[in-house]
Order: sequence, then structure tokens, then C-alpha cells
Amino acid sequence: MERTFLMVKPDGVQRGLIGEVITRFERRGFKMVASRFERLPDARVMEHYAEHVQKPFFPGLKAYITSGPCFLMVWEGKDIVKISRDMIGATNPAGAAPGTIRGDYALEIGMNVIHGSDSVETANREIAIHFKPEELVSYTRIDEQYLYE
Ligand code: DAT
Ligand code: MG
Repeated sequence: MERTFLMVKPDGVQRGLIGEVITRFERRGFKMVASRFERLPDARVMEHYAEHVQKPFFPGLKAYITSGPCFLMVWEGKDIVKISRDMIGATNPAGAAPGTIRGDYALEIGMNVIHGSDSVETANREIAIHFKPEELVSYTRIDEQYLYE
């Protein structure tokens, strides 16, 4: 079963959207297998955003992502990487479709509420950056027999 790394960013935490985000993924049928509430240490920010460190927007991105606590999660389910990206919406909320998290709750690219891994490879990399293998909990949800045929 596929897993992905999702994180409610500091704006989402401050605006009280942790529950809304969790509810959307729970209702879709996905299963949370790990979570942590914390302010991201600088070293982990650099690792997580390695592909963006050299970009002009990185200083602002780093200041934003460390400006307050984040809610980090690992979720599991069939095709979750692609489906969660679809549920999150476009990087720039101005172009994010209504019904997506960014399309419903955000206005600007630098305050876009949530992070989600963009490929299975990225998901595995990001999960390993933020969680130890023993922090991921394997269990069966009682509704799985009515989610998977
Ligand atoms: P996503 O979060 O949709 O995967 P990304 O990986 O390209 O997008 O970028 C990571 C974050 O960096 C993104 O959520 C917001 C910020 N960002 C990306 N491009 C930006 C830009 N051109 N200006 C300002 N912030 C940007
Ligand atoms: Mg990305």
C-alpha cells in the first residue's frame, strides 16, 4: 500500500485548519499511520526543501515554514500520492481549483496551508527525513472492507 508525507504548514496551524485537513483525508478513506506536532528544525528544513535551497524564494520559504509549529503526518492508501496532490491543489492557490484544500483555504503561493509529496520516490524520501521507521504504525481500519474491492 502506498504512503505519502503530508504537513499542515504554520499558516494552516494558526488558522485552525489541522482538523479540516485530517477530516478530508479520513473521509476519502485514507489512513493516518504517523503524526507529530513540532516547529521544524533548520537542518530538516534544508533537507526537506533540498530542491529549492538555491532558489530566490527560499529565504522567505524558510522563514515562513519555521515561523510556527507544523503538523506532520504520514498517510496510507491506494494511489495516495497522486490523489492527495489532487486534493491539495495547485502550488499557487490563486490557480487552485475550488474543492481542493488550497483552492478552498488559501490565496497566495507563500502561504499555501499544506505540503504533500509529489511522487512515490519523493514520499519515501520525505517520510525518512521526518520519521523513524518505528514511528510508522501498521494497523487495519475497520472500514477497509468497504473501501477496497
Ligand atoms: P508544492 O508545495 O506544490 O509541491 P513546490 O515543491 O514547487 O510546490 O514548492 C514548495 C513550496 O515552495 C511551495 O508550496 C511554495 C513555495 N514556492 C514554490 N514556488 C514558489 C515561488 N515561485 N515563489 C514563492 N514561493 C514558492
Ligand atoms: Mg513539492
